[in-house]
Amino acid sequence: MTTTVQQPQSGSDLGAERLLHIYRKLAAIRAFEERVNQLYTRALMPGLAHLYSGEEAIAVGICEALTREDYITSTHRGHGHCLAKGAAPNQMFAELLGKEAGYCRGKGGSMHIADPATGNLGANAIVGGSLGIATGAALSVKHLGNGRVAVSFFGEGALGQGVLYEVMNLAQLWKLPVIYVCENNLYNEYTHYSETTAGDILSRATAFGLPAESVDGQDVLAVYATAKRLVDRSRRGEGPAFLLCNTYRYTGHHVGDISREYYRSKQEEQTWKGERDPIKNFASWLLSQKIADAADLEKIQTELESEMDAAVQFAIDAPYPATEEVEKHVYAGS
Ligand SMILES: Cc1ncc(C[n+]2csc(CCOP(=O)(O)OP(=O)(O)O)c2C)c(N)n1
Repeated sequence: MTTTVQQPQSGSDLGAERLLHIYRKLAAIRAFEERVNQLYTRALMPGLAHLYSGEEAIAVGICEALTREDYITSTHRGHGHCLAKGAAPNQMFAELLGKEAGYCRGKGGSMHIADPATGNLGANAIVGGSLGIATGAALSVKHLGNGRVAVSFFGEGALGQGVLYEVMNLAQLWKLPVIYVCENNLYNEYTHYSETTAGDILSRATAFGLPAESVDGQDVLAVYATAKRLVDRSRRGEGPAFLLCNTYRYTGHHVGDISREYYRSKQEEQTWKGERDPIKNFASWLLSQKIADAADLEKIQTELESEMDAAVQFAIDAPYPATEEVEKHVYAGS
């Protein structure tokens, strides 16, 4: 099988250190997600998780164009967004295992990780649920004049949610600094998006006057370059934008979705993994440009493996919240 290595020229102005940092981020998300799957299959994790493997270049490319203070909102498939924005793996694993050391003191789990310290306003289990939150954050930015930008990540399934059209309308009228990032991984759960989405996706944004672009979501430098342009424009006060990232999720809709042939073929999965892998292709490009050699990349991988193993162990060893905590830090309660 041939490997497609088409990284854009735009990477060349980033410098070796930054490019290797980007590689490390991509590989960290993959290593994190592999361990989430292991925790699930070993029955150590309560509930389910939706893995981001295959889509890493989007979270990393976008978050590299943001500052730590900029905001993001995320989805049910949110681990990659959190890590790319700077969340700590040990606190994330602790959250997944329901431990007190987790980002939500173990009360949120995989789909409710928020990390205000890194501008992460939270994942959201409701499809499209975080679109309004990002837009509200952008409105606060405008009032406070603090120069931040908000990014809302969402899957193409959220294109069917009316809130998207309400917020794009207001964001354009009020020139809010918000970028709507649609991650089209082809499937809304078990249904191909072509069965749920009429017409052209970008036209839905241009109808409101937003600049709308699409990018190869498997190419981290292309995502970064496009995001940087749109983010800089928003930061200058020129208003919102829409970015469609074309991608693929390697595993099931969630960790329990292991028999997938009734909705997509093994061949399709193999083609994406073999030819379009964002990490392998970026590694090949780094090698071809002599930015790194194989030993450099292996060293990064080895460091990540032990970092992630230590983070998992931290979470396994961490205590559960005390029983008296059950009604604390939640909205519902007596
Ligand atoms: C409002 C709402 N409707 C239905 C669901 C059930 N649900 C969870 S994920 C999902 C599909 C999401 O597809 P997409 O937005 O493309 O994201 P992906 O899973 O592909 O990343 C659905 C329908 C939900 N969580 N929220």
